[in-house]
Amino acid sequence: MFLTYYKETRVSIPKAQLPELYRRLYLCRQFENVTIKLFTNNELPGFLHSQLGQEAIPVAISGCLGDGDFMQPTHRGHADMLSKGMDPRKMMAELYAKKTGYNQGKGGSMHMASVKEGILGATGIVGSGPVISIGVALALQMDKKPNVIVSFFGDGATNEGSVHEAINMAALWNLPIVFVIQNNQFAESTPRKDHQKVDDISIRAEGYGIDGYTCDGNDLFAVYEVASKAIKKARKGGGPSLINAVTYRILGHYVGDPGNLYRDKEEVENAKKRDPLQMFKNKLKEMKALDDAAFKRIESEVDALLDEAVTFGRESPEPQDEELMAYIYS
Ligand SMILES: Cc1ncc(C[n+]2csc(CCOP(=O)(O)OP(=O)(O)O)c2C)c(N)n1
Ligand SMILES: [Mg+2]
Repeated sequence: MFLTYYKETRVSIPKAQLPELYRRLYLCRQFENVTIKLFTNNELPGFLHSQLGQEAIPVAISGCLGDGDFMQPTHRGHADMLSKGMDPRKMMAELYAKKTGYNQGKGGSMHMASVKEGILGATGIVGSGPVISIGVALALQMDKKPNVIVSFFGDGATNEGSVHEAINMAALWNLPIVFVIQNNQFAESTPRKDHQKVDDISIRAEGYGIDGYTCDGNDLFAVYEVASKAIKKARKGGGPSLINAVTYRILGHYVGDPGNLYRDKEEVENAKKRDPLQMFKNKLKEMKALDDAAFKRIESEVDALLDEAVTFGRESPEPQDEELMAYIYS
């Protein structure tokens, strides 16, 4: 067992994957920008928690996953779902609470699910995701499948008893799971230094008897590097790892929270300078992996797809009264 602190970025992503990862990253970012606008204009019902600024974490991890693998999003999970391949049209319709949405408009932002893409359901109960995930991991192990689940949770959730119990069980049973903290430095309005004493949450891995990693969650290459190691290990029956992906919550806790009463403006402005989309784009330019025309083509295709998604969501039919109890099991 060892702890590894990745401070440097090494390039390990296969070159052929880079355009698709950029497409996913740009899609996640623009999906957030578009939905924030719609929500602010009172077009979307319910509640939105934006993942803006955290997108490099799920996108990098999606590059290490394939069909048959699973991801467990939290209440802040649009980018998790999109990077795992969920269709932005059906996601948008779900946010509009329409019949054509992934869950017939009954799930909304916080409880969206799609079995086909390996998203068994986002959850609004902080710390519940890892408990659901170890059940999935146990099923994969019992069925002798070569697949894994990546279970996301926040820095705040790392203080929940359920998270400790889930990681302990997964370690004991050597389950094919990777636990990933999207460490955005806040739990609602509480800064991390006011909710936990440890500086580096990955040191807790030692207490569970598993590998722990800390990486720069805004650097897609750095996340890919540690995630590919941890996922490979879990796939081969080597058991779980804990990844602390350090990032920053650029916006308030939910869309509508100005986020300015519990932190300095300067801190937010500094964090914005480390934008994961811009950082990845700069790196790709430096590597000459994509030229300006290729970036432009990807971006305009995604913009057109999102325009189509908004029209689809807006114009889709509402669920009917008689469908109210359909798919309700308890
Ligand atoms: C069990 C439980 N306790 C409290 C809440 C209220 N709540 C919603 S989000 C949140 C903060 C979670 O922080 P973190 O885990 O860091 O995730 P983030 O919101 O930063 O993505 C809290 C306390 C909840 N939904 N569930
Ligand atoms: Mg947090």
